[in-house]
Amino acid sequence: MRVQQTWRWFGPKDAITLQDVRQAGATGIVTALHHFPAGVAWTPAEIAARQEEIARGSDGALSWSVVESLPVSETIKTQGADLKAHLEAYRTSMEALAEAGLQVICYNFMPVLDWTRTDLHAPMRHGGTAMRFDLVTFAAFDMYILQRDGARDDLPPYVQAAAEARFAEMTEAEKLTLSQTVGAGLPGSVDQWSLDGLRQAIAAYDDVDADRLRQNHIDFLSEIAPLAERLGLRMCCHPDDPPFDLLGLPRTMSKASDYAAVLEAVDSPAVGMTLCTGSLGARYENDCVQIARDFAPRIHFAHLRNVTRDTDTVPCSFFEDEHLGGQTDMVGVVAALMDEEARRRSEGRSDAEIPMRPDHGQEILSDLGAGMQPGYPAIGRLKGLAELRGVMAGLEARTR
Ligand SMILES: [Mn+2]
Repeated sequence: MRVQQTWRWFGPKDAITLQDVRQAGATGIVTALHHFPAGVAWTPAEIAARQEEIARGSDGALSWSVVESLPVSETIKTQGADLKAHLEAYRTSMEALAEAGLQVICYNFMPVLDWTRTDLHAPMRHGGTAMRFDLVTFAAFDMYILQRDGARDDLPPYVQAAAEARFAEMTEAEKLTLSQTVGAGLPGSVDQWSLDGLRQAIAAYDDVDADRLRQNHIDFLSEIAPLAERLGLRMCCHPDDPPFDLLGLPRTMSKASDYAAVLEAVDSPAVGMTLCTGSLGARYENDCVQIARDFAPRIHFAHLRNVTRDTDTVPCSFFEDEHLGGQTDMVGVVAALMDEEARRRSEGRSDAEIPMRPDHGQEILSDLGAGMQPGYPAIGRLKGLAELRGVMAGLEARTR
């Protein structure tokens, strides 16, 4: 099998062991030093410690193949005070990672939240659960729990009315769960958060509109691209999740034209895309097969996941479907990635192998009630990876 099959592991605190990962059939680990706050440089000692943990825990079978994420601080995204120090810390981390042999670094450029859902365990017809984003429920949070100024103006009228009715029906326990669910999408290093803290984080973007955020992203990449090239690193930006504006904050990595703008502005082989079909797929006009083909030479990492949207609108509600079950043509995406690998190999490129991982999984069988990281159960991901491996084997057999 060609495409490198990887698995996200959250470090020693992860309930899923490295031996479990071996049994799932992955050969590479995707992880990060989640205990470092954004803006603080990662140290060689801590990077080496994580590499040793992975080697020891897997009897040498697994190694750290992709960094996800090296977080970009809010200071860098808004170009706030201390920008220079934060850029310097980022470059220091890049140098330490390259020194340790790591080459692929995933990041995102979303304001405030890393990802957003309204239900971490929505029941599926088969008895398992999946993560879901419901536009009306999220609007109820925005308008009535967060009570954000201007929330109403950012929402279509039919969503406002439905959100009012939804909120009126919610119990106090449901309101608390909803707040915690939204809070789960804050970056990993944020243990404690509050509605006031969220309001403050949003206020930092008062003067940052979409054009400004896009320019700040280009500025950031311009600052780090020369170093990434020199170190042989491949930086890859994960798309916005979901790929539309939330909480009145701009999002500028939601569709193909967004990637085109940034990747053309910083035209370096060291700067590219994390193809996340689950994130991009929540926007109906994103054709993930076409995106995979159009951006193929700059795809450095792939997250394979599928969604089913309630409506073909932007924004929309959606849930995380089975890997081969949603609205994205997953076989077409995998075929595009395998074609790109063959093309790179024919050019003799050292980065011919594109690491991929099953991005999220539904909770099934013993996952149910096991309390694992939202979206990252053992069995659901094992099933997703096995299905994707089957797709790869089938495609490979057809070309023989
Ligand atoms: Mn993803």
